[in-house]
Amino acid sequence: MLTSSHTWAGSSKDPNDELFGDIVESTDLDEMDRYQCVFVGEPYDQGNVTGRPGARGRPRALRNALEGTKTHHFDNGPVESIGDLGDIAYPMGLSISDAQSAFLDVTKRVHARDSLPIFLGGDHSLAYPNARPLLDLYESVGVINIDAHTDVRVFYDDQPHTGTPLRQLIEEGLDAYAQIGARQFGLSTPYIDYVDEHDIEVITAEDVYLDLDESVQRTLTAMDGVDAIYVSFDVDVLDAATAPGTSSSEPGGLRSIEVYRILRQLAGDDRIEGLGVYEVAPTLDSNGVAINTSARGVAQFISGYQTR
Ligand SMILES: [Mn+2]
Repeated sequence: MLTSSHTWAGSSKDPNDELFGDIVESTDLDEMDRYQCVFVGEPYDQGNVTGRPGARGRPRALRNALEGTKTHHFDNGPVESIGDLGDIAYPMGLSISDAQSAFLDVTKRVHARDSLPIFLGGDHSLAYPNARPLLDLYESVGVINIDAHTDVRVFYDDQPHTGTPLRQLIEEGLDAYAQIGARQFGLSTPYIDYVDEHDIEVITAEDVYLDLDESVQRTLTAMDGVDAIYVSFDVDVLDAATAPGTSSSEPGGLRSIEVYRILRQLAGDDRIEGLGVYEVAPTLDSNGVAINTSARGVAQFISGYQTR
């Protein structure tokens, strides 16, 4: 169910340094509410249908990158109180649909607790099991998806995949959906029609480039009236030149500094009930740049969350 193989340890020779490796502690479902936030690893990339998988090794790579990251934000102070539940284990050979169910069995139990889950994926098909339990726990739920892609595609061969999680959530009752970082020429007309029919708020990467704070405000306006918000951070929202280590990298995207500000601002909303980080593929990465960029993104989100 949950397997813990990572031992967090600080690695600095300087006694003045405090790293994530020094403060993150292993925990379990019974004890996790001792921490404000908990990591949940999801080493799964079989939902990837691009022919360029590679996100499976991601939780380990992300933990390694965070381990050496210092804890202090200039304005918000040091982050603290982070537990690690380990990785969700699943049998080999499952269909994508059955894998989503296997993850959902565990994510339900995680969401039933108070601590904020931070899911370390994994491909984006996991956004479905990671957000789905909130639909049963709250009257109304919204998702803010920081992503190049809208991920409302149809199933292929009757199976969900990395391009379907938001469509699945919408069809099961999601109340509000805002995507930030969309690329032009990324969706065909039938999907644009789906976006319009379901009142999805699509904010392009160009919108962010022109006015970041206004763009964040548009995502939150789209969340008016919802009780709980899940944030999905698909690293392919970053420009292809900034984060080559992802399966569906696209030009015309965001810079890391923009993603950090978006993550930190969204984390300050008091309805946030989860974050997922997806699609970093260490085997496709160049010098660990996508991994390090998203590890700092997690740090920014936690910093924003803990100073609400
Ligand atoms: Mn994407």
